[in-house]
Amino acid sequence: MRTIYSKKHILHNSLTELSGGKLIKPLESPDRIKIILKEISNRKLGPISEPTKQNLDVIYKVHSKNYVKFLETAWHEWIKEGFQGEAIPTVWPSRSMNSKIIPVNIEGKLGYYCLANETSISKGTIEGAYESVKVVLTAADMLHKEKSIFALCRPPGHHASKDQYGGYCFFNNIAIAAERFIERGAKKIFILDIDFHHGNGTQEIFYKRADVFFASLHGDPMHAFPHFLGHADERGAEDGVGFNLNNPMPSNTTYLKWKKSLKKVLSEAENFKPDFLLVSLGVDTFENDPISFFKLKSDDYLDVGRIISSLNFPTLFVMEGGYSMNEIGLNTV
Ligand code: SP5
Ligand code: ZN
Repeated sequence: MRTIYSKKHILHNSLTELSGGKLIKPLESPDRIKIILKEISNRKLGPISEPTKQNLDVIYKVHSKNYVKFLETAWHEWIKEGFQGEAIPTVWPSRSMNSKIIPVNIEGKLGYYCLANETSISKGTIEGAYESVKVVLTAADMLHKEKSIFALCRPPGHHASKDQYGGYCFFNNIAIAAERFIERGAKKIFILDIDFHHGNGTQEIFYKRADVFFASLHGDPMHAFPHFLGHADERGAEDGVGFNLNNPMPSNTTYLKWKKSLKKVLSEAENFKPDFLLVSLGVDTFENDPISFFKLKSDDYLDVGRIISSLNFPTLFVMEGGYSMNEIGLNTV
């Protein structure tokens, strides 16, 4: 399997993550990708290539103009205010306030466009985020030549909604790839999200649509990030009713149970008959992941790969989360 990778992911290299009331070194680090890449080449998984030149206008099929503009200017505006640390919001348009009016001031704008403030914005964040989009678009464009392809994206994307960042995500890479396939004539896309966390951004983006099916296996949001989306009764709206499927699962879920959910979801995919299968691949379902509570083991990922491959859909794998540095390479490959 071919891998698309850009060394420029490193341009996004924040020093801080707000975690447990402390500023720690971000779990979503450049080292993650370094380790995965090394494992890919050691195991001779296939060729590794750089992204090609891409028309990025397709981003606007997913994200709003004002959101993209915000991402492009946030760091500069933050610095202009004289702040010393990385950009982290402290105030939100909460239920008790007016959430429709976008403030002019950068502290207000950060709150408006942020859904989770563990994710700091720093110098180069936007450039790194664009690079991740280039990786996924290049992979999408090359898929017609191969049965499956791996977009080694960083930063990840599935938490980013139409106009909010957070959960380490800025642009929703997989949603942008789905729109690229549709631009090129695809009629039906099935997105399978197997990251431990619910892909709230991807769900929101396609919630009212019947042409992009979103299905997710994840930690129950009553107990796990992103907490405010991902319940089983979210089945889509308007044209999209029946094209959103959530499988929240409890703490300590083992592969045996997880696999049952996977099979259920994949039978939906077979009924849907998509032109392309897109997989949000997080390996934070791993038993030793530092922020998650499922119990998958390294060998289980081989079985997951076998099951997905047996469906025989042209498949684009898109890297999302996974934070256990010792096994992230092995589990991903
Ligand atoms: C792409 C992706 O996997 N994003 C995940 C972002 C999660 N960020 C907040 C996690 C907070 C977890 N708290 C867990 C405490 C465990 N003791
Ligand atoms: Zn995750």
